[in-house]
Amino acid sequence: MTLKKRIVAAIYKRIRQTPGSCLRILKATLHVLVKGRSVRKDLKKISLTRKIRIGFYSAVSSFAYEPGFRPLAYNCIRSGIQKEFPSEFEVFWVDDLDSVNIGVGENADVLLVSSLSQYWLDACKAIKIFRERNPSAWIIVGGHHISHFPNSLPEQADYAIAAEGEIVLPKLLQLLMQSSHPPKEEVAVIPGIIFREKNGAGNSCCSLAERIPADQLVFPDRCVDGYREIVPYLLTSRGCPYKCTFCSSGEHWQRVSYSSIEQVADEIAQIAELYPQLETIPICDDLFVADKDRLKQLHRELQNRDLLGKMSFSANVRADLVDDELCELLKSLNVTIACFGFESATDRILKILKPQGSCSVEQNMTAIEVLHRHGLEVYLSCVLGTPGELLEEARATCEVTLQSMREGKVKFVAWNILCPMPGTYFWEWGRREGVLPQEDTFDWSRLSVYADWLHSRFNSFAEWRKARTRTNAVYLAEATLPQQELLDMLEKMDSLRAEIVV
Ligand code: B12
Ligand code: SF4
Repeated sequence: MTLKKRIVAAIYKRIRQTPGSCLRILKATLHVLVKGRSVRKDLKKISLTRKIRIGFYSAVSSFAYEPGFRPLAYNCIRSGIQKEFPSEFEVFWVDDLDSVNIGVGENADVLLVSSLSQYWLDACKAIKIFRERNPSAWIIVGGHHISHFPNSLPEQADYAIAAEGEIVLPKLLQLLMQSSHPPKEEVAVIPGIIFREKNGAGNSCCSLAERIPADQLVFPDRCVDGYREIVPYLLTSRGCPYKCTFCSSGEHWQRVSYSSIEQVADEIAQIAELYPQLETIPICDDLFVADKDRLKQLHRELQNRDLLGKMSFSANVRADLVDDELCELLKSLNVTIACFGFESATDRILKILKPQGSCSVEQNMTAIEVLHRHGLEVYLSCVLGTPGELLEEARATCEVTLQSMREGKVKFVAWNILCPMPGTYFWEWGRREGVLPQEDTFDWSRLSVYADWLHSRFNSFAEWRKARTRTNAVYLAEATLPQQELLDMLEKMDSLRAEIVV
């Protein structure tokens, strides 16, 4: 008896003695030994008897606290699949790693895994667990991290798709419906596909990811199997024309694309119907106000449909675009909350953070005044710990914004410690300066603690501070502004802010 035959015989013996999930693992191992490679489900065969089940898992770490947000990626991808295959697939949400653990994800024929960089280790863990439990399911990865690092496709996953998934994923599913061993040549021509070379020599990524035509963003399927997001949010566009040095939007989306005005109005109508109690819809576009004509069109459309004033909105603006005309437009749309990146109270740091456009402290202050005068609630976000920043500069940012809060012109300010995300100038800077190691040895949880403690799941500044130390959170300004000094200053500022925030 050859060695291979002996192993196969031994495994068969074990299978007869073993119940439950171990049985599946042993069976799969056997397949590998007999056929020389792992065997994935035959989706075509499955579709003859029932719907193909696709689980969607969005990786998250225990440090994250998302107050009711669920990624819109799920709704968009679900819609993309349904558009191409109205009846073949059933797409469901896999709640968290625990539900993967207890086997909810186990029922999936295909598991989709979405991950941002800060949760990449959590994503890899989930993929490993899922593969152990369900050796024959297909695992397809997507989202920011894998789009930026196509070479990091975990060995347990089958494919990944870079950038937007709605139109590319159905193309891959189409192929998997035709064959459970799709030929490499056919896989390789799918735009943005990431797959492993057979010899294990790394991954290949078809050069250009396919982008959705600029005016054809899909209508996200928000009403899913009775499940609804706790806080639904709206995106009327993707991408941003600017390139701030701490932001990865430009790199991820490559261009700005818009949903049609009719679609935006449809989405608002749908949210209003699904969430009758909801007062304010957060519009999470990177830059909602980039195109004033579009805002005017949206106003007309909402008016025609009698939707104006039914609910209010919050939206992101940019200080250099704020003027009376814009505020009037926002008010006419019933935008009641305007958020913008104040970033810093010194022009020197502002120039580093926002090299494009004409952002100055004066413009920031004027924007606060104008927005406030028009009765909009102002929310600010600041960046502290920019390389080269001095303690006095960081303190000035906190003091100036606190003062605006005291004067009642600003409702809230978030002081975020700069965290270099892949795809940003500062990620590259950190690599060049040797502050950040190579991505294959990088501990991604170092990016996972929220940049401002109030948004984190920690109950106090002190707990958040400890978590930063425990995770060795990335910090880039040590040379000019030691992190401990910044945190000491922030702790004091935080108690002053707490006195104003009720
Ligand atoms: C809404 C939002 C939030 C919400 C909710 C986040 C959530 N649960 O998704 C809140 C306010 C909680 C939040 C917080 C933070 N956020 Co945020 N957020 C966003 C925002 C504005 C929109 C996200 C979104 O829905 N996009 C629309 C969907 C459709 O796009 P998508 O998720 O990329 O999915 C598409 C593709 O990536 C792909 N895809 C995604 N998954 C999959 C899976 C498969 C299998 C496939 C095939 C394809 C695929 O297809 C999708 C459809 O085209 C983005 C900026 C942006 N415009 O994208 C930032 C963004 C995601 N956030 C970011 C950051 C840094 C944060 C914070 C860390 C900030 C902080 N202060 O600490 C926290 C941490 C959040 C967390 N816990 O994850 C960064 C992430 C950078 C990175 N490279 O990882 C972004 C990109 C902002 C930026 N420009 O830098 N955020
Ligand atoms: S920070 Fe805002 S304005 Fe700057 S690139 Fe990102 S989304 Fe655009």
